[in-house]
Amino acid sequence: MKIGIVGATGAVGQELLRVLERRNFPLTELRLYASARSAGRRVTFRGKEHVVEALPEGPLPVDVVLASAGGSLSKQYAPVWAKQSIVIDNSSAWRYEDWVPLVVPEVNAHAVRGHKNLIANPNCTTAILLMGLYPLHKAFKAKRVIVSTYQSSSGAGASGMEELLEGTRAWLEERPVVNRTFAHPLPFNVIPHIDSFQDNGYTKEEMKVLWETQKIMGDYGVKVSCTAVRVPTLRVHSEAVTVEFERPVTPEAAREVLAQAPGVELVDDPANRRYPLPLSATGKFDVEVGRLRKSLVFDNGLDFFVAGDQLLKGAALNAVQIAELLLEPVAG
Ligand code: A2P
Ligand code: 11C
Repeated sequence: MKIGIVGATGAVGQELLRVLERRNFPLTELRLYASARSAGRRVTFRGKEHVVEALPEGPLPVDVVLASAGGSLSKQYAPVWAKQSIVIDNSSAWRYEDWVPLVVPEVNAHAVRGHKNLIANPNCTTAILLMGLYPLHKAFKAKRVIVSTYQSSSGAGASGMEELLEGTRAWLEERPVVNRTFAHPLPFNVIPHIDSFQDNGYTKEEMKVLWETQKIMGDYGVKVSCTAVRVPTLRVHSEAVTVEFERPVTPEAAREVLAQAPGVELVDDPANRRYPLPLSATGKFDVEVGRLRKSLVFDNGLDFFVAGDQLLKGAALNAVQIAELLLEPVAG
């Protein structure tokens, strides 16, 4: 399989390279694309140097395009690339089209079948939520879900991480803290504003969690309300989740389900200070799930906490897992 990465110099693009290496993905050729600013940059992959190319107009000479260079670029070019390649798009440009599969392989790998050369990767917040929520939904049927997120600076790309690091240095040196990527300075702050506000008062990031959870779980009856908050961490999105289920549930039964769930690491031993954390989830393929307890609000309710590396399960890892599904004859 010949692979092309569009946005190869970005936060997700760089992780795509590492994930392809870590999973020993059977590719025969790798092409790296970014903006003209990055043309000629050298990147090492499997011990060999690759040169970044300026993204050309028109189709790309690869079997699979892994695109992570923003929504407007994907909106314009994904249909062009899809004439010749299968496109796995990390942006939100195509996710909500009925004909485009939106896939988290642990949840709806089957949705890849019958694709029309364009497959969407979900928003990182949704992918990480579903790793904990979906196994419990299968066992106990979720009715209502309330999520509060703690999203890292890298959710906004490489510039988000730089802004946090530079802003922290500036703060400590008592220089002015500049914010361009975020709505307010992020160091020593939390910002309840990710993406644009919608007419209903929710942000687009919050609405994506509802739209994508319903589409991926294939259940348009489940209700989801989200408050999305940016926090001053570098990587990993964490989420506090409350779920009301249709069927009776206990924390013990939920732990048994999660202990068997693929892609989940149950980290739930509060007596020994073991629970999901951004620093322990950084760089991990599995999403940490813990702090499971019976809800004090809902009869068949649970509260829990998840932490997942959103550059991995929320983006690069999920995209590579989708490419792996394409290697299976029935899906390809
Ligand atoms: P470049 O580094 O040359 O700007 P991030 O999400 O971390 O901000 O990364 C965005 C990625 O998308 C980068 O690799 C960036 O390349 C790439 N990119 C941005 N605009 C374009 C464009 N017009 N054509 C091709 N790649 C682009
Ligand atoms: C963030 N979740 O943390 C966003 C980034 O729809 O793919 C990913 C946006 C998306 O800022």
